[in-house]
Amino acid sequence: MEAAEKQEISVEDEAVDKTIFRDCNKIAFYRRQKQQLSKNTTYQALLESVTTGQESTKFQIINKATKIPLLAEIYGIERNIFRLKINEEAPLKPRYEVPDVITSKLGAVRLVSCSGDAGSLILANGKGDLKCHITANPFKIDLEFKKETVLSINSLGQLYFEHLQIPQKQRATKGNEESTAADTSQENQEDLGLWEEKFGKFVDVKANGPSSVGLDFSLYGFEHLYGIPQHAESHQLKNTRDGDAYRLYNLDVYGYQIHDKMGIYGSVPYLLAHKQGRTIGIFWLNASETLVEINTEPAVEYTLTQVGPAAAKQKVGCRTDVRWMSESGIIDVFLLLGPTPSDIFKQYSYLTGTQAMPPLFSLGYHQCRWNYEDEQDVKAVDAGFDEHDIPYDVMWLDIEHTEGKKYFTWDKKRFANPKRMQELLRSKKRKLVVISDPHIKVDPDYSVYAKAKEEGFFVRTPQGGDFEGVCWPGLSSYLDFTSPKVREWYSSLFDFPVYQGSTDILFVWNDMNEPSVFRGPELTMQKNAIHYGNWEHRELHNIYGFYQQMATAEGLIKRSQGKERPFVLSRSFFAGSQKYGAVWTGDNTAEWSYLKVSIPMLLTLSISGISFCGADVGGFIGNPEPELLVRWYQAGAYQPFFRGHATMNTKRREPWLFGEEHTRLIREAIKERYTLLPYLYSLFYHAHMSSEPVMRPLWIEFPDELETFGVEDEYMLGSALLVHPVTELQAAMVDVFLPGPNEIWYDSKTFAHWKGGCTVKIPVALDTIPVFQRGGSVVPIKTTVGKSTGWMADSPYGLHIALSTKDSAVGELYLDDGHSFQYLHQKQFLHRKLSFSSSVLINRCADERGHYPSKCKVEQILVLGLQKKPSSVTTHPSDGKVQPAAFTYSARTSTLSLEKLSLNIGDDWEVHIT
Ligand code: NBV
Repeated sequence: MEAAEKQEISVEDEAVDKTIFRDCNKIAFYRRQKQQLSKNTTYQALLESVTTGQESTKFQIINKATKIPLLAEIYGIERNIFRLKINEEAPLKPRYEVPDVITSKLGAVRLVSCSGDAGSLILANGKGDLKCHITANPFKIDLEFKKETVLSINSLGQLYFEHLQIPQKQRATKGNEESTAADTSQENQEDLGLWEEKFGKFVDVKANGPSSVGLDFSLYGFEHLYGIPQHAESHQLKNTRDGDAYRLYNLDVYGYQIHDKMGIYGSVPYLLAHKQGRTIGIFWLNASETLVEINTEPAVEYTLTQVGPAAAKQKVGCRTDVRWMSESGIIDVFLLLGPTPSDIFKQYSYLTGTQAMPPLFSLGYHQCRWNYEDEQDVKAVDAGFDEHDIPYDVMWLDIEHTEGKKYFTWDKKRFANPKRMQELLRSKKRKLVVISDPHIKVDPDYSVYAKAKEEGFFVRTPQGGDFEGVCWPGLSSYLDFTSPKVREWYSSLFDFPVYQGSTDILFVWNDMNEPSVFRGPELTMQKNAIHYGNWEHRELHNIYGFYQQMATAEGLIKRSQGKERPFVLSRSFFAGSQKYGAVWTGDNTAEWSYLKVSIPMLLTLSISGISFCGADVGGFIGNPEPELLVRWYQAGAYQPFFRGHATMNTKRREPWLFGEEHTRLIREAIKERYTLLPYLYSLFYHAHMSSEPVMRPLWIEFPDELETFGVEDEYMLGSALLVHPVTELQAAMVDVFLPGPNEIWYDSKTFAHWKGGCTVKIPVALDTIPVFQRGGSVVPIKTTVGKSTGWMADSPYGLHIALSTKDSAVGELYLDDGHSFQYLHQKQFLHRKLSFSSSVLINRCADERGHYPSKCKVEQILVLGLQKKPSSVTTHPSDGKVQPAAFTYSARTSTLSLEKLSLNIGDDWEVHIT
């Protein structure tokens, strides 16, 4: 790296310099909302203005003091979703409404006005189980589901809406003396940041003046809240009463501090609340800077004043108030009423889409470093994996692979023949991922720059020129991915003839797409930069990275004529990014606390729709001690996206550099990952088809068990495996909470078992990864591990059957070609259901639409929890040729093991145990 670059971001400092970033009190719209600037905050709904259309019910709300009308629209949407939109009735100019996130035309549920007196209106769905009570004065909405008031909107009167105004200067010339909240003294105006806001040496000039919006929600009986990634924080959201609000503002925060509510790389403005019997969601569709405050009022007991039998003490449930504040845009909020966690996932994915089905290779292990120096280095590292018998699927190249940080080019000295390098990887059935950032070097001789400049594809300054900021290449302009035309063009850059040196094993990594702008305010783009449609950057900051990943994914699909699934990793993201690939948690540090926090961070992403997520294994910054590295590999092996990565200036850390013993431990962890791929791939299919997160907090699987609501040092992978990664130095023991009083849990290595509903002390050695299989589940695995997923396509399967208290178990296996869209278009897949009951294991088709000619056999079956040694085991294929099967039984561990079977995975068959 050149010296000039080093000045911009110090890659050696481990602690983040927080003075670069604003805390809440430095954010003007926050101060204004907190002060309720105009003090005219009471709103009244004008119910005489109600009109009911096919899709929505509209009515006016007025600010009682200013009399300026807002227009509210309430939509009923199928699957128990309400949408509330509030905008100015007659704004001076249109306000930004986030496009491209809501997946399809939403099915409307007609709401009928069923009763209500003069001061209120009740809207209900046809069945009458969903009701929306609108109180006129002061304006408030209560949502009722099956006679339970689930939440209220604006019950604290925090509806806040700054109307677009004519700039003061123009007003003066027009002789308009109208007095509004904005007409305050110069000094006060500065403090309120209405038309101008200062932060250090930066001045944000606001052409449209103040335009912030806000609203409060009271959630009844809820005290467990989750979601609104990304923060390096606990899974369960904390009260913000005594500190900063959660900030949603995509920022490049190198070595971010943990247990902090500041915004980092991505934002999903979606919050879930859970209590026994109900899960709900609030999706605040706004892409401008957003702050969320959370305040839980604990349950109180009070005595009723009246006398009589009912006058005893009454308990009022707790209530949590959530206040959303955004710098700009409109209020557009979706209320997801559950009631179950699985309903919530379906509702949210109905709005924003499901996880893209990843190509199988991307679930393997990825080896990254800033930077693998040259082709020789790549070759040596690649060979190192084979020499040390460690599987891996993907080699990664960081920014130094390019010529002067010009993406889509190769540094000719280091990578003289990129195709040759890719052919080597291809011969090992491996892939390459290269980085492609959104900043484009200002260089008229760089074809990407020249074309984008000519076509006007860059983000612009308020004065109309191309925005220029400093990033890795030096002076750079930033592609305006919010424009469909720019995205289409960018996508075409991945065409094989255009992207010289690329082949179909090359996939892409989008970094720095918050966007990161060195020397910019908070290291990002100034808010008054101008995008497609003349929108200011402030309106859409949080969705910029989403659009780059979208364009990249589309490019990879297009280069294959629509045939192949893309793989794109993005650092920045927004609601719906799951449709385009994977995300990771950015520049973490090689410390135990960062390994620990990766679990809640990934859980939060997972329940917010983004199943394909991971944290840099080993920690990006600093040098992990070998024990930490081993523990990180063990944790990563059981997390959705599994990549080792390290920043420049760190010591090399390929898995074999820490001595024989540590190499063995890392090898074992990675091999466990590869063994588990059939299960993991099946979970991704479910995430893709039915929105179930791959990595799940315990409360999702045990929604009525209070004890699970705050657990974040362990999690479920699907519904069958509970994982409790070791995250402490020199741990000899971990306390594992095994939920569910009616469950049995089996240690996946020792096969010891426990009844659920207790915490057990599990002794751990350095090779222990505490993983427990839930009784009642069948986990499909691969019995042999190859050099990469490609080597394992035809390798045999094994089934791990863990019996429930009723001696039964069910599971599934999904498989397809692992890379194309044939599963979708030609239904080329196999989806099998594996069920065990009354001592018979049955393999049946789970989806008759699917066909795939797999040669794979099931060769091994392990039954955990079988109480009695069988006298015989027979296999019953569909051709009727019953055969005895050799088996071993261990009375000590109550396990039955069948080896050397040869049962076609795609055929119907049974195994009888007698
Ligand atoms: O491209 C270099 C790095 C990358 O390795 C890392 O994963 C990203 O999060 N990138 C950030 C930019 C440099 C950070 C100092």
